[in-house]
Amino acid sequence: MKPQKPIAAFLAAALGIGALWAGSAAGAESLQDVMKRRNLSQQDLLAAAKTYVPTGKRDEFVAFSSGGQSGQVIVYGIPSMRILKYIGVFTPEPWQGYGYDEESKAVLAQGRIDGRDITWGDTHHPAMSETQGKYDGQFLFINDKANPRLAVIDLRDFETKQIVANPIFRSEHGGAFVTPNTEYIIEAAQYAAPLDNKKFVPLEEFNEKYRGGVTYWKFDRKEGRIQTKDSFSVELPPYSQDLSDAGKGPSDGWSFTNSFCSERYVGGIEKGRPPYEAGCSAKDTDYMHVVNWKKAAELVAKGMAKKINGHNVLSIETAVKEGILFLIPEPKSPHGVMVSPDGKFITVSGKLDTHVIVYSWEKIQAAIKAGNFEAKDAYGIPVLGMKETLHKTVQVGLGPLHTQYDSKSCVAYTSLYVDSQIAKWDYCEGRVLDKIAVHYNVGHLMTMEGDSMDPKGRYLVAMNKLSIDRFTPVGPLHPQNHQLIDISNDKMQLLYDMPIPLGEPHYVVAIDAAKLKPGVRYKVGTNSRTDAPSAGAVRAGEEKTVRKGNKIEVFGTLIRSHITPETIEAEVGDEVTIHLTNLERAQDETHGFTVSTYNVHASVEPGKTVTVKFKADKEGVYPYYCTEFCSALHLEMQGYLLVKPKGWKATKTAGAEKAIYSEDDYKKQLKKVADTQAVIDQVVGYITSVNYKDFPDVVNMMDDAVDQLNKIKDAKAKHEDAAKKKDWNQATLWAEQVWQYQVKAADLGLRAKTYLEQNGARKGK
Ligand code: RUQ
Ligand code: CUA
Repeated sequence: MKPQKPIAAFLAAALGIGALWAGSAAGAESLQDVMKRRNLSQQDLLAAAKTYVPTGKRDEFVAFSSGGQSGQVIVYGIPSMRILKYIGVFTPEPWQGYGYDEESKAVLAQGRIDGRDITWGDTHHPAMSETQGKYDGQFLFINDKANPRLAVIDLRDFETKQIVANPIFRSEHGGAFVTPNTEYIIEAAQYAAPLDNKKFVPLEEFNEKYRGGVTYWKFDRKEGRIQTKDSFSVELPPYSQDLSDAGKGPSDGWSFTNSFCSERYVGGIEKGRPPYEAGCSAKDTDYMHVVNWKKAAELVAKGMAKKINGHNVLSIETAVKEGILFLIPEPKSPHGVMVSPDGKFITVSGKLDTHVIVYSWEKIQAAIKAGNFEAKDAYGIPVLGMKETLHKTVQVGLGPLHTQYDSKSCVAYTSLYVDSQIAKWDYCEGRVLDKIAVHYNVGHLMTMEGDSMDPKGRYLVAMNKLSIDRFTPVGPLHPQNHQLIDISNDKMQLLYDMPIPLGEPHYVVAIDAAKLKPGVRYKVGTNSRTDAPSAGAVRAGEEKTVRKGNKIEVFGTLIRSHITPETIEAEVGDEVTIHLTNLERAQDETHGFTVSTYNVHASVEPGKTVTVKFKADKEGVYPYYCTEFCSALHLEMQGYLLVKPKGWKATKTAGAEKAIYSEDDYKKQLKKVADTQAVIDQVVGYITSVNYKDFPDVVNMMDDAVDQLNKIKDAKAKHEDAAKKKDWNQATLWAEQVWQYQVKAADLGLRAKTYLEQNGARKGK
């Protein structure tokens, strides 16, 4: 620990309170006062200074956490641990309209299995796309253990684009893990089952007919989608495969998958047999599967795979014959398998062992080349000797689960579930360097880009399964606890507890924030789920409603503070489809859309086109409105769906209102319009006096403002025309509409002006 004075001085400076540090008599609390009042130690302050991200500043890393049983992904910043977003993946997510608009329903529908909608997922392992073994910030993949599926999220907009269901597994766990250039995304089975699942097979035939496997999903980076037709699986024995990892560097082209029940135990406590937990941990070792996926892909290309449920599968027999599948004993009921950044070592830890085992890739390869096998398993797969392939065994503590790597060479971190600790250790020399207590029962752990070839060190997050006494109680179901640990020094320092209140997040990946370059708007008229132009898109002024038989299709638009159309008329029983395009270009000008009681919702970000569809099955009156507070007149962003009985005829004519506005009202409106124009002229004067064209965000805001101002001409002609006819109602309201356009333009102009002032715009163009 450094002397206290410099820390105090540093903090005072960091917190921008310089002179206040000595204590202030001016009524404001000093740092010391706060420390005393809140009972904070110097250590607490240091941790706070390491994690606090002042307003307007941003985090260094962005973490993508599995949302566990929520079937979502949680995005948060490191070191602040502030949640930035939830991404709907396997589960409907109303804010994003995910599962409530047609475009996203189509994505969720890809995840149907046996024709069944599955609206939840047990997400475990997110994986970042890689280029040459390094995170590239383009795509995120995540698995669903319960219903074997894999999802693709595009990081240009943080939206789920694709879900693929595994055609031959009933559950999976060893995914998602990517190969170093994201050629494939690996997904290994968990609980063995007959691969085709066409008919019932009794447990008595487990050894013969139940199988595990590992699937290699081919990823087409240009399309940003998994190509199912070029994907394949390698059949594996029913050993209960667990986690996987892809080789890298010298081990590129290979993959590694654990197993935890090579005993092939099938339970049956009801029949007086010992339970699963006993049967599955009877042996001292299980098997790590070593697969040459590059060669496997070549065999598949040569047509050596058989088709099961339309999917390419290389049988165990073929895999053995072609020399692409091997087994290595590994310690009792292992869990994580992690390849070191240089690709030379593979670390495995047995949940019921105190050791981590480091295998040497060089030795594994040598043994394979020499045909040095100690045995064959029951399925004829060659088994390499543990001794022959071992680099080091390191006693790290009780219940080692997962390992991550540091930017410093040879340094690794392993989570100790039973001990509730993180062990820092040297995998080259095989010794423990440091340990720190976590709260409690840590599962995965994660270092910054720590599973890539270029780990960034700095921080570690411990994903604790229990939080017991850490947080204000919220009932029997506790949040989980992600603990942030500083790993930049020799000794680890615990910095922060972050409650995760949404499912059990198993694994997290974190990427250097600078690598993420998401967009802020879509090209106008984009279907964000397919990245293609939407057939429902229209430009301003082209809005229309089309009726064909009992189908009504609305092509509408959204722009502050207006939904076009303002009324939708239907007959009971009609099928109503509403396409909406957000015409805004300004950043963060999202509109939402819902129709009362029809269970539809859309989030329509700038440029996006979204479709909602429903059957207007009950006559009545249904307001629709914008669900995002987008502008001062957001509440007026409304309309009515009128569902009439069949054959209904209007008996009254519209526009027969009495006069409620006078010439005086009209004149007042004109004065308001003139005053506002003066403000607009002033703002525009400022903006055009500086180099605003150098700021794309401002150019977009100006475009939107000009759009608004352009609409004035029409409204102005209307109020002048009405005034000529002394129709003061129409004149006053159309003049008011002119003012509405002005207000929106002025709002944008002022925002642009503030932006320019804060971002160092210069005088001159
Ligand atoms: S899990 S706590 Cu990766 Cu599914 Cu280990
Ligand atoms: Cu658009 Cu509120």
